[in-house]
Amino acid sequence: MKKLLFLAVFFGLLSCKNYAQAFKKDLAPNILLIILDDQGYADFAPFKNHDTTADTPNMAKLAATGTVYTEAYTTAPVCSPSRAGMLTGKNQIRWDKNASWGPGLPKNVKTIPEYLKQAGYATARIGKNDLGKNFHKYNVREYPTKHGYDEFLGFSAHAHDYWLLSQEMKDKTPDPNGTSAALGPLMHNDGIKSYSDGYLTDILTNEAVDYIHKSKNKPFYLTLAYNSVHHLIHEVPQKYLDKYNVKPIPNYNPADQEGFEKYKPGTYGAYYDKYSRLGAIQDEDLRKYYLANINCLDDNIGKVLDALKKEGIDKNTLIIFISDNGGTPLNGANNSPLTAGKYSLWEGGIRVPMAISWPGKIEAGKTVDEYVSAMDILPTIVGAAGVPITDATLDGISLMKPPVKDRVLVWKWQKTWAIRIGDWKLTNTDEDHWKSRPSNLYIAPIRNDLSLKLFDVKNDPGERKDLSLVNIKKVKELEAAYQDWCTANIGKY
Ligand SMILES: [Ca+2]
Repeated sequence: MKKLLFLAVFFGLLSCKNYAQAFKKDLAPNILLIILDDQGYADFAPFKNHDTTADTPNMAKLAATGTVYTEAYTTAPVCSPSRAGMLTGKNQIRWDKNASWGPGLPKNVKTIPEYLKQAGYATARIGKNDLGKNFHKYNVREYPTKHGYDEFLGFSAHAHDYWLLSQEMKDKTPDPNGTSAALGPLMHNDGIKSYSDGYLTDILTNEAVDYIHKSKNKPFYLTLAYNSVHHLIHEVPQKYLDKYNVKPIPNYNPADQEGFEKYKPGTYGAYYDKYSRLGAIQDEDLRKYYLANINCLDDNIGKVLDALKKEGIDKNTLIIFISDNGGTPLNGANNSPLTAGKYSLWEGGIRVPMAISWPGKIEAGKTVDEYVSAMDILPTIVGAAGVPITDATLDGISLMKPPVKDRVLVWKWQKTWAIRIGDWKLTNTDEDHWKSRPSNLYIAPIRNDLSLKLFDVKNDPGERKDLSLVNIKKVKELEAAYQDWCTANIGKY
């Protein structure tokens, strides 16, 4: 009798649970946007012919539950403008005509979390913000809680130390904000959160897991923007350094009084700059630090996926995974088979790993080879939340729709520009945007000047064969299309 009672209670609970899950299915989905920093195109396990030295099984697991995009473009080859494009669904050169390092965020441009607030979402950003302006200020449009996020924990600078996260350390440092790379406590809503120990990738993960736990009963939108695998690439927990057989490099210490070029002895700027160029770390070790860093990151992504599963909300969560720009020629990333990397409009700078998972809504195990944009994330997410978009100057197109044939994508970065229509890409990009020679994994471009180059990037993704002299008609057509786009759209947002 007792056994029967037990079984009745057990199946009763089970059906309650099933009912709850069925009910949740009809709710608006939770949305998780995972942004990586400077990941190499080849260092993404879901891609065929990826570099197998990069151990990223959780990225593979995530991608297997959804669709992978082999030709996903960001709107810029560096962090801040790329993030502005992603956050707004618009090409940021609409308001930043000089295509600068810091486009900022105009008041009248609506962001993903601002749309989602209309549908009652809880919104949070954890990790890197970086819209390139007002790095260390709170009461500005660029600060996450001033553009739609209920909560923010992280930093607005372009980089942050992975280990040095305490107020005590900040107080001892003559230039805690470095050259915009920061150390010390994280910004947290209107205040700070200081950590006397811990590793930034782990901390961001733990905070994200706590957020998922506390928000599981309401639709939430979480942007989890890791600073991994950005410089300082060598800052990785010992266990991973051991796995890749590479020695630890001592952390910055103001008492060391080491200078570097224009930086005064004992400054964080001197330490940061020294280790974000090549030379201080040799090529073979550089790749090992990168592999250790990305492997640690992948383990952390696994913890976030586990948390969604544990809370029973994995089936009702839309996850988008993307890197903010290509691998840098200086952090040990592998962009193969793409030419060049971060800081340039070669494919290696703007074509990035991307995957989307939304069980039952987005096809699992599929690969899309048509080109798409990081600007498409906004209409995808906002559409999933059921919020209408009536903005005529939005550039993004929902990924729930079939890719548009011959779509016009343009890029402007400093003195360089590019346009893609169909299989063709025209660009004047050069490659002189970093401070030292690139790593040995770097694929150098066929030319390093501002001349026009035409590529059939569908069949020649590595941009090895310039067709500008054989297809002059196409050069003219694309050049005119680029000018037309700029005339029609720059200044309109
Ligand atoms: Ca970046």
